[in-house]
Amino acid sequence: MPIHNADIIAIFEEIADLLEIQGANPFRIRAYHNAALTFSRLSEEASLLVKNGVNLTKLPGIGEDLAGKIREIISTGHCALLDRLHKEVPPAVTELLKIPGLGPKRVKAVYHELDVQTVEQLYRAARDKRIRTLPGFGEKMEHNILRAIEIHSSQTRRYKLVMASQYAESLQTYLAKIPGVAQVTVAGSFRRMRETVGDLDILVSAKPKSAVIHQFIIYDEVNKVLSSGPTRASVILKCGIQTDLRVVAPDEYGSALLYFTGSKAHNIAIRRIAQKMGLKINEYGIFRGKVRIAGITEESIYQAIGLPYIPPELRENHGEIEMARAGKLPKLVELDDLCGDLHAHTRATDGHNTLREMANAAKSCGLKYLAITEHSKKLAMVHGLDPSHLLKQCDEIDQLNTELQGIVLLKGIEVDILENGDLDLPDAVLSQLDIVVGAIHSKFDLSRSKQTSRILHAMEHPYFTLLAHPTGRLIGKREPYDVDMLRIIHMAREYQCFLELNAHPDRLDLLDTYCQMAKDEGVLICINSDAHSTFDFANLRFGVGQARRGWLEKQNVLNTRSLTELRPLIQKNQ
Ligand code: DGT
Ligand code: CA
Ligand code: CA
Repeated sequence: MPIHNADIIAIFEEIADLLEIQGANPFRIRAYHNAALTFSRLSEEASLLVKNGVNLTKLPGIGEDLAGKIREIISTGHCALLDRLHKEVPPAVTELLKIPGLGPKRVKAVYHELDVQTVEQLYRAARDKRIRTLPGFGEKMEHNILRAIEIHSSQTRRYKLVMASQYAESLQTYLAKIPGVAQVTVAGSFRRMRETVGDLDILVSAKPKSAVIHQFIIYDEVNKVLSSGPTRASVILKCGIQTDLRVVAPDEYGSALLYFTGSKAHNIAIRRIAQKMGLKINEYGIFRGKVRIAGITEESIYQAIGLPYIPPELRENHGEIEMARAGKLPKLVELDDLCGDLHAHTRATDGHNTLREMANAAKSCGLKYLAITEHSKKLAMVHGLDPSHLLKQCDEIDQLNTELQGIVLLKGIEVDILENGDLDLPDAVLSQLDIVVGAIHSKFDLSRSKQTSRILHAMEHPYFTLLAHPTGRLIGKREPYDVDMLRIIHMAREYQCFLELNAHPDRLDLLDTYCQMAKDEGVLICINSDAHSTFDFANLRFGVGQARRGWLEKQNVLNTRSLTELRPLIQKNQ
């Protein structure tokens, strides 16, 4: 596909916006704006100029560097700089640009001054009257932002993955039973395991004239039918979530699945590759001219464009295509790789089950070890344990371990990290445990430097092993607290500590980008259920989904280790 000037303009404007958000040199930002302006005035296509051998540096505002980028865009459809910026600036920040009235300058101000990274955080900052304090904003601007977000978010309500899975999976089961239906997959962001999904996209392959569309729109849970035709229908379920159904013939399944799984950015990128090879990819297959060369499976399409299969969780156009081409895709961690869980509660504090019940439930999920990590005394509201109660539980665990078969309980604690970074229990007690998990449960609003020092100080502690839910965020409810995660990760490496990826559906904390950061820095992540009941081990799959979105492999995950391998890693009491 030929690259048009409009494509180059769009890329340069986005680069300028992202650089501005990053606080880059104003001259550099201006250069991209000017270049975009040049092309918006140019009557000839840049691609033709290049083809005709015209030196692009002859154009106003285009130096050697920009000329190189233009040639790169024309030949690859991509700009490596933009790809890099997409990785550096938290992806949600660019979403802030979509709020009317919020240009890059203002986005930069809220991002840097208030650490606002998401629309939700922006809303809270405005509501809490923090926006007006920024230079150049004021009360009126704050009011306008609130209004704009209200309008924006009424259009984009999102559902937590675990919620969506409840509706999606029962609908999937229902559809799979309809005569003539061969395959049913919940595609879209759900299949990519995004932490929230906007709507459900369900793909079905069925024999011609099956009753699947009819059965879909009369499904019990359907509240409203938005549209319905021979191969597609859209409904709103009673829970409010929109669900789009698409029915295709079995031999189109792979191409349709690839298309509806997305992400859109990934789809566009692979279509570009196909175009460069003289091929065309769409929902129906991959074609050379009129000849269909593949499409029954997703693998067949990737193969036709010279790529290995890319797992859905990676399909965000965040570098997976380049890695696939280089044969360097990660072999992502799987649920079955988990050997244990290092964070769980019992009735002794705010859990619902006994030690024995928790042990048996973990075992029936295929786990070989489970650390019991109650809250410590500071959390009086949930009956956090004092030293004597903790030591009593240790005795119970020792006793129970002599009876249990096929699973071992580890003695642990989820010790509270106090405001000054001290731990809530004395060394003499912590030293008797198999594992010390530390977590923040108060003072979420400390400044970035104070919050970071608080955690770093806790990690220096001789018995500290694992930082639980490292950012404290609750999806849709509480923002991550403000910390310098890279410093925490470096500290973890230095002090042989680990970071938790908490699989609780409200948390999914660590965020995927931080998982990737920890992996790059060589720090292991522990995927824990934070179970408060025997049912909660089922949430581990969402933790694994998040880990996969964070590019983690089996060896990057602490609790894929056998108990024998694990012990020396978590053993701190020398
Ligand atoms: P969501 O629903 O906001 O959580 O995110 P998705 O990724 O499920 O997005 P959705 O439901 O709008 O579309 C489902 C998939 O369909 C998407 O991941 C890729 C594909 N798709 C939708 N619109 C386009 C498009 O304009 N171009 C391309 N290439 N693919 C699209
Ligand atoms: Ca969707
Ligand atoms: Ca959709």
